[in-house]
Amino acid sequence: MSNEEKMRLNRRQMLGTTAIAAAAGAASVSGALTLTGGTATPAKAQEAAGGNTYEVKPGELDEYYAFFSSGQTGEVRVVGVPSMREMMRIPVFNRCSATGWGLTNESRKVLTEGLLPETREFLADMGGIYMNGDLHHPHPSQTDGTYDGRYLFANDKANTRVCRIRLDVMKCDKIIQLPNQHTVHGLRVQKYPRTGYVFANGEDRVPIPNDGKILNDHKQYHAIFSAIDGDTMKVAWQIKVDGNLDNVDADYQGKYAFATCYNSEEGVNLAEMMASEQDWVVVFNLKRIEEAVAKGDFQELGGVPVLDGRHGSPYTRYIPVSNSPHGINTAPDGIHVVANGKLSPTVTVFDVRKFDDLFDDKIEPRDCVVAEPELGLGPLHTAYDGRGNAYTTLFIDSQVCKWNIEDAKKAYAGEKVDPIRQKLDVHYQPGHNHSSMGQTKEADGKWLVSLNKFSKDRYLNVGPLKPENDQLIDISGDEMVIVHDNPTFAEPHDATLVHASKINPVSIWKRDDPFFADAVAQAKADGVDLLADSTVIRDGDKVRVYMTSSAPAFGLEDFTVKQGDEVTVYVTNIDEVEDLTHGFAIVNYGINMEIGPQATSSVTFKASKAGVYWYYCSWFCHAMHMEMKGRMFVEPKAV
Ligand code: K7E
Ligand code: CUA
Repeated sequence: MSNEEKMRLNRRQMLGTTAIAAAAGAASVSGALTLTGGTATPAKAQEAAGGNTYEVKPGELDEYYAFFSSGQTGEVRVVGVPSMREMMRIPVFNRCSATGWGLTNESRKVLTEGLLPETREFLADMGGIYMNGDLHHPHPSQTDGTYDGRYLFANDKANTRVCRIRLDVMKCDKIIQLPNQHTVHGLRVQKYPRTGYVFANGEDRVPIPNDGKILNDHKQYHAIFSAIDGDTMKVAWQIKVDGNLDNVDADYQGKYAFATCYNSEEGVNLAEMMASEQDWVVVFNLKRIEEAVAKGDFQELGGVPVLDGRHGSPYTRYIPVSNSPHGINTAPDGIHVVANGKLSPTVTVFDVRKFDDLFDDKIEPRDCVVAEPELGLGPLHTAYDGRGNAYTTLFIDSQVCKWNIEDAKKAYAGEKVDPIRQKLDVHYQPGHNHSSMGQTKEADGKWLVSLNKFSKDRYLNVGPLKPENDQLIDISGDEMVIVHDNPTFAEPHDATLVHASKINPVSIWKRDDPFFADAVAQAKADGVDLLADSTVIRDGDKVRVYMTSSAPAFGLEDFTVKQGDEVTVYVTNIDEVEDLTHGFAIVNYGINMEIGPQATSSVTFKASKAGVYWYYCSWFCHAMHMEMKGRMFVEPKAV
């Protein structure tokens, strides 16, 4: 046994995991440590909790879908709760070797059609698409304050994009890049009457337009808040704000959106950004903004209406809160909104019903605050159980703090009440947390997932790069109990837990699906029946190869093209069997794609290398899957 191993073992044996949690926290500052909770064994966990069953036996189905983001991986992951089994990955801002996302014509259309003109130009030398993305906040569409199963929206912090995923097929169908804005961080959706708007926070401040005329003069930078129409995926309006914007949420009346600001100083380095003791929450008055857009009270910049929402604007109000708030979360009661302090040990609770008076200047901004409990170090995000309790992650303390909203209000009003119900150690350094249905009016208080940024010693060592650790917590009883650890690759920031009854995906594509409508139109123009014909159409030096795929054979055993041709291969999966996906890969040509049952996928490439190239089915589909292949002959150019 190496010394390092011995040391680690000793630490575990001597301290136990709870104490390690304390030692690991940004450390010694962890004063409020409680020693209950975190070390419960599964058997004890079952007892302590409210009888929630977290074991999902083989063949049984989960009760919830969880949509996890993946941060710098750029995809969305679909996980079952409570089993925490990862069921699917939806590529979005990344490239995917398995499905051909980023390679197929269908996905490249989604990845390119919403790019800004200057980006298109910039990417021309890089294959035309971004190779990275940073997906933080996945949020499903809502109707009347609960999930409606239509779409899921998410942001790309790295390249200022917003995506939409169709929940019927679990594929991304739209991506837009926002003009004027620099990075999208916070993203949430309008809850009432429906989505409606997708709200996207501009985090970094830049000159508008950002064309190089202004560089270091940061007094002339601006941050932008965007509202995107979730139906058309076009920017409905933008509004300029003071400070920057971090996270966002909306109310249940459809009247307001609100965002945290961690850099009201408008600084450009750490010291400047943290200089002031107070930052703020900006409240946006949706009705007034819509009226202004209708009346023309805006500047058109980058092709979209931009309003002025800086101090003194009728469209916004700025409510001071302690230094650098991060998450902002509306409670399922439709009344309370919590802004999480981050650098302050407090969270600030607003009553949204007071915002009407705030905008009519009948009250002062701080009059909207109804509680401000001190919870511990590094409050980042808050989730709810629908029974009046809130669950706030404490990043520095490595804990989840359960507290009661009514008691926090009483304490704020001067009564001697402690709103804190329990502090639970999590492992380690939690960012977001999310409760089952907790961001809807139907919060059911069963499960909480804590998305921890560090896993340290919770898993076998996999080298210097460690997984994150998502912990499942039973919140159905009086005590929170950790029941499961789940390692994840980089880096779920946020997740949404949706009851399975809200999501109804199909198993087989419909032939009139817009996802491959271009292929259908091209086939029609070529007189090809995609479901029946396998044929090669030559059109100058463009060649279109159509073939069906039906286990275990492609419609063409071979096809011939000429060196230098631009070849498009359309593969249509004519199998009508659930879970019968084919693939199409061409050896040494860097090509692979997925073709779901009844779908058409296409890929375009230059046949620049002469010779014999086998193509094969890459998704195991049949006992004769290995034999599902054919040859592409590339005739050499005459010399
Ligand atoms: Cu990681 Cu929501 Cu981008 Cu907080 S954010 S932790
Ligand atoms: Cu078709 Cu494997």
